[in-house]
Parts: sequence; structure tokens; C-alpha cells
Amino acid sequence: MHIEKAAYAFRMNGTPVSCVVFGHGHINYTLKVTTDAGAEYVLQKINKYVFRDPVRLMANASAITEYLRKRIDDPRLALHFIPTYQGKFYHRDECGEFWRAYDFVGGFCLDMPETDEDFYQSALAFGRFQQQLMDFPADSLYETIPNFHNTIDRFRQLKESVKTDSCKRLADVQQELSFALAQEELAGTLQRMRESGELPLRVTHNDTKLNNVLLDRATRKSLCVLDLDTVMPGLSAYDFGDSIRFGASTAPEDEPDVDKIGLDLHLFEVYTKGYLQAADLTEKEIEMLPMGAFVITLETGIRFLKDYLDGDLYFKIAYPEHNLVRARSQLKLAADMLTKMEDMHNIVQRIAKEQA
Ligand code: GN1
Ligand code: MG
Repeated sequence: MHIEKAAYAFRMNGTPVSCVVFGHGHINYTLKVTTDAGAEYVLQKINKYVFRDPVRLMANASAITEYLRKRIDDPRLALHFIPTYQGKFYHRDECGEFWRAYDFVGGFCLDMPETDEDFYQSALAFGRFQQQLMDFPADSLYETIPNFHNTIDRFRQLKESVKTDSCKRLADVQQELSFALAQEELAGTLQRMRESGELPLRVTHNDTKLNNVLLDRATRKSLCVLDLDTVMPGLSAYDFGDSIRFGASTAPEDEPDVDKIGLDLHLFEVYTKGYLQAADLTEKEIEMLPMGAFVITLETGIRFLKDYLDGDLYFKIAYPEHNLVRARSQLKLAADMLTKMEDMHNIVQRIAKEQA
């Protein structure tokens, strides 16, 4: 068995004896390490193309987990990073790659909710996360990816890639591009409200996919949220919206048959119940939740589209057209959401009233 050398840099309990690829993330390289003492860890190589400053990234992530760990009674309710023998939360190897490790506490993650309750549990987890960080000093966090959910800037970046067309792929994406560009004005709504101060800045997770929630094997209740790389000041609508995009779709993010893709309003309702129960939002924030679903779905669509045009530099792909397939699915989902804005709005308002 090949054991990544980086595993030996961390103060693990025992000596690593097994090391296997793990999880479904699109960005970092993730492994599960087991030691001769039976201890299990997640070991990750941080993607330096995506995260330009891994040291600051780990400063954010460890500050957050330490803050959370003071506020929980069961250690499985927050990630626990393992220090290296040098006493840092990251290890820099001889190739200049950055690694980190955290306790593997068991549990499991889902790519699609198997039951309503699974999805509800994920809503509670992300709602709680935001609630627990309500008083965390947001301005002490570095912006690990500047303008991450600045949809207006995402359009600017897309247009740059269109202009360059470095891989001569523009002809493949005409239909997708014209749909996306027709939504540009509406898609800037949240960013404009953020800038004008109409929506409050919060510490948000910003990558709230269902598979970033750890569920307990025995009880199936949510334990904690994973992947703290993009925790930054943001809007509640981003976190809500990204969860809906990923978990309340009738098909996976990379479903090639767009006819299978749409918003499942029942799952939308399930998630809304959990999120509003756990997080304490202002009236304006509640009003903008459906917009969050649309904006983040469209934004993710144009990010995949841009990466396809650029030659797949950002997201890991499993086959050559993967990013194009993902872009098409997300734009189809965004289009379906547009037709269901009023339904989403009615559901949100009804639940908000019921829970008031
Ligand atoms: C990436 O790493 P992963 O798979 O959790 C991406 C998200 C996208 C998502 C799409 C840092 O998340 O923003 O929504 O893929 N993360 C980053 O599946 O760009
Ligand atoms: Mg991620």
C-alpha cells in the first residue's frame, strides 16, 4: 500500500498503515488514512490553483473550528484539525504542496437525499453553523477566494473567457451562453443588495452541498458541516441557495439528460423548514431566499461554462465534456427555478409564518 509521505508529518495516534482516495470533492485531493493503532484521519492536499494562500486558508479554518469546539458538547459536532510535529495545522512538502489532516469521526455523506429527513438534517446543520458563528468576528477572516459569490464579477470572468476562447470551444456553447447572458441583470440582484447593505453580512459557509454534511451512522442525524475552505463573510441567501441547487434538484449536478433536471418543490419545502428553524434571519433575508436558489444555480452554471471554455483548469473532471454537461444541467435548473419563483416565495412565506 502506498502511503502519502505527508501523512507522517501529522501527530497521528499510531503509524499510518493504509491510505485510500476518499470522497467526491471537485477541488482538493482527499485521502483516508488509518494507523496501526486503529485511528482514522482525513488527509487532504489543498488545491493551490484554486486556493492561492493555503496558510491563510488554514488560519481561517482552524480559527472557526476552535471557536465552534468551545460551544459544543460532543466533539463530533465540529471538525478537529491535527497539528503537525512542527505545531502547525498544515504541512508544506518538498514540492511546495500544502496538506492538512483532521479526525475521521465515522459517519457518512450523501450525494442525493435518500429521505426527506436526510435533507432536513442538512438544513439544520447549515442553519446551526451560521447561527453558531453569529458573533464570530467576521472581519478577522481572510477572503480565501475574493469575490467568490460576486455574481456580477462571475459574469465579467465568463465574458473574458468568451473573448479569449483559448480552447476554441465557443461554438459548442452558444445556446448556453445566450441563456446565461439574458439573465445577467437579474442574477446581479444579491450582489447589489449586499453592496447597498440591504442584506446583512454573515459568516457563511459558501459551499453548502449536501455532501458537505456529515451524518451519524446510527441516528442519521447531522453531526457537522465539512469543507471550511470557503467560510467567509457572505449572505444567508448564498448558503440556502447552494443547498437547494444541489439537494433539491430532481437529478445530479452532472446529469447529461437535461429533461430529467428540475427543482423539486417538495424538497425545497423540506429544506426551508430546517433552515428557518435553525437560523435566525431578518425579514428581508427570508424574502430573498428563493432568489438565492436562482442566483447560485445560475452562477454555478456560468462557472462550469467558463471552466469548459478555459480547458477545465478549475474543477476536476471525469471525462472531456464533464464541465459542459454540468453547465447545461445547472442552467436548465436555473431556468426551471425561474418558472417556480412564485411557488418558492409562497412556500417560504408560509413556513416563516408557521414558525414565527
Ligand atoms: C466545488 O470542492 P467542492 O466539490 O465541495 C466548488 C463549489 C461548487 C462545487 C460544485 C472552492 O466544491 O463552489 O459549487 O464544486 N468549490 C470551490 O459542485 O470552488
Ligand atoms: Mg468544497
